[in-house]
Amino acid sequence: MTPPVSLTRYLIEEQRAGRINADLRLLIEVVARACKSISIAVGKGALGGVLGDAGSGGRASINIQGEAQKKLDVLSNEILLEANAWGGHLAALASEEMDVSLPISDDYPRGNYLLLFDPLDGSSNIDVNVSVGTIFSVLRCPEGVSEPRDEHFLQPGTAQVAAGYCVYGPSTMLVLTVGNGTHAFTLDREIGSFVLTARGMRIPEETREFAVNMSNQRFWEPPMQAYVGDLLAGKDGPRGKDFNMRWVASMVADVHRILTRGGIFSYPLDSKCAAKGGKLRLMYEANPMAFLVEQAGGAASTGRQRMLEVQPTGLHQRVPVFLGSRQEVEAAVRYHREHDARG
Ligand code: P6P
Repeated sequence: MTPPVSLTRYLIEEQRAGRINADLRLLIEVVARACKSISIAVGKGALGGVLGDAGSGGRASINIQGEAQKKLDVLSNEILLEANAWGGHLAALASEEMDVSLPISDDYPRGNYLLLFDPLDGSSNIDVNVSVGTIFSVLRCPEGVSEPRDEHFLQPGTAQVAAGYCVYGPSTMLVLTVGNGTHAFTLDREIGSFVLTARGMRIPEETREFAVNMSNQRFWEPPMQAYVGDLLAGKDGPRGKDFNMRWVASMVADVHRILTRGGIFSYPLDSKCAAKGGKLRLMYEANPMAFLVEQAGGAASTGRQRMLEVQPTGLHQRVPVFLGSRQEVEAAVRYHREHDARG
């Protein structure tokens, strides 16, 4: 029986093939190691004393997003900051949980990469024991920048050199792309290593499954109302087939299902979040997920533009998101384009 391929061996093979360098390999290994620590903390649940909201004296701690931070949000962020502080592979990092980006301290050498992450996405699900995850994205630090700032992170998703997530579910899985396909690694807790369990994930072109928060239906734009209305009409409607719906309300869990068996995930504009540009964040949620999905043969769009081509204007910028099975994303985009063309 051929020995299992560890994450380390996979990354060394990618380096040997010239697709990544030693610094990027080290960076990914460091992030994966931090995810193992987060997995342990999440897995303790109530026994770890880290459930519930962060903050003290009865006052919740509120992050830049205006969301109440969970204790595990803060802990996960700290784990990632500490793991990446001293390795010499990063120039700076940015987090959903931090107002501004953070250059690597002068106490350590700086590398050529920028790391962005949502340390614990879906954390509102933690207290009800539903899967959550860490999402990360890697960019190059622009040439000649010695003091990286927020503006240096504002690169389109096509500039990503690596992206991935770690889903803390019944098993802990790291799903990763370095631009050569999307691959899944399962944490073998007995040896403490991520082991390759799905090389070359492929999203089916077609699907009968959609993921959206239906409670927002009355707030959606007309093309989204029309698109979902036709999904719900099933085989008697214009789509000519019945659809099923899933909504975990944890992006990592929903996207992992779609990478595994297909589907379309959508968090569209609605009148509640339109002023902010959407609900989900471009730089450390939509872009890394779009990179993973495209590398698995799927598509990712704002409904009006390929996600990876959006030119960012802010570190915590929000966007509408449609991603998953290519033909279904194209159908959703068609509804938006036809609506816009009617003016
Ligand atoms: P809603 C979690 O808070 C998150 O950012 C994503 O993980 C998830 O897809 C979405 O928001 C859920 O939003 O409005 O359904 O709670």
